[in-house]
Amino acid sequence: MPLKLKRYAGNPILEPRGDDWESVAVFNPAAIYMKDKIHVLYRAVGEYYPYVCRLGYAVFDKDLNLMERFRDPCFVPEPKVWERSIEDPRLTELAGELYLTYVTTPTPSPPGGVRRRLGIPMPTDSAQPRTALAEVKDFHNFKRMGIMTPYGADERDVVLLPEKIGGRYPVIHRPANWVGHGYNTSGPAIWFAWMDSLDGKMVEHKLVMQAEAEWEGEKLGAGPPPIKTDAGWLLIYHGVDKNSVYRAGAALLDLKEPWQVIARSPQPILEPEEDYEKFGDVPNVVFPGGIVRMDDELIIFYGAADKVCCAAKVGLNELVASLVAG
Ligand code: BMA
Repeated sequence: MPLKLKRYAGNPILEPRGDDWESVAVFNPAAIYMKDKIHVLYRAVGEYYPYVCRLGYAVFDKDLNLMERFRDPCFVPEPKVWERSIEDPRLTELAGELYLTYVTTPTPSPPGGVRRRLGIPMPTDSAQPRTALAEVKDFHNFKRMGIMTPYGADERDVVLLPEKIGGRYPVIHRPANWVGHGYNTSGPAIWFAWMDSLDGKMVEHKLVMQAEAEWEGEKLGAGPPPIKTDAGWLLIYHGVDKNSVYRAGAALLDLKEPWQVIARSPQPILEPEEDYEKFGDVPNVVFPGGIVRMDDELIIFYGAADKVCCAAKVGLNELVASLVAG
């Protein structure tokens, strides 16, 4: 029996609220555990067109009881740097500082299903999504450090690893258009790169993982930043099949050379089964983006159907053992 994540009984943990910036959808949460609390940043939408996304901020206790959810968005697009939407946050603690990677675009765009339902025409042109880095001062104040991803790359699913390796910053990314001749992959894949400084660009790109199984056959991308274990970096990722179903898998990457894959889950560890994962603005999506470690337990935070935020648990040792064994 392949290992599966166990859903939190109180799912969804966050749903759309009010009639303003977070009234349509709240999804794809990032999470970090600090000072006895779980801090969650989530992607929020307040209108289907043009589908501008902002980040909201909520605080949970260790048992996933909601302690506080802030009335206003905590991080909003800055038009001066061509941001009109802020999407899919990931949080990494590194050397005592907290960093946010986020997808940004000057051309926000509602999902295809929403367009068809509401009669919104397809865009005639749209910019490539890029990923930027910010330092998180206190979840209400952020210092932008600029775009991290290479020019021309279509980038989501970019995560900073939580420690330097050999004096450099390791990054995992997913340039969706780096496909075909010269890239050694026939579909969007997970890549590795270094950054010499956090306000610089990624360099020395290396292919990490391309699709193997049918459930990840169309594309795959990193979830939350990897967790360090004795057996390697534990990476939770998403895979998309030809019917656009998003599932979650896990892999172990070499500690010193994280572009070397030690093991990966042949089967998904989470897939859309509950109504809140099957029905929403984009059906059949589980999209992990946050992870918190409590001793031997991992809590994984994920977006469901591009509509709500959810959580699921698994034993860390149990998950690593299943990857090593499988
Ligand atoms: C991806 C991203 C995610 C989203 C997913 C499912 O390409 O846009 O933010 O959750 O598609 O729609």
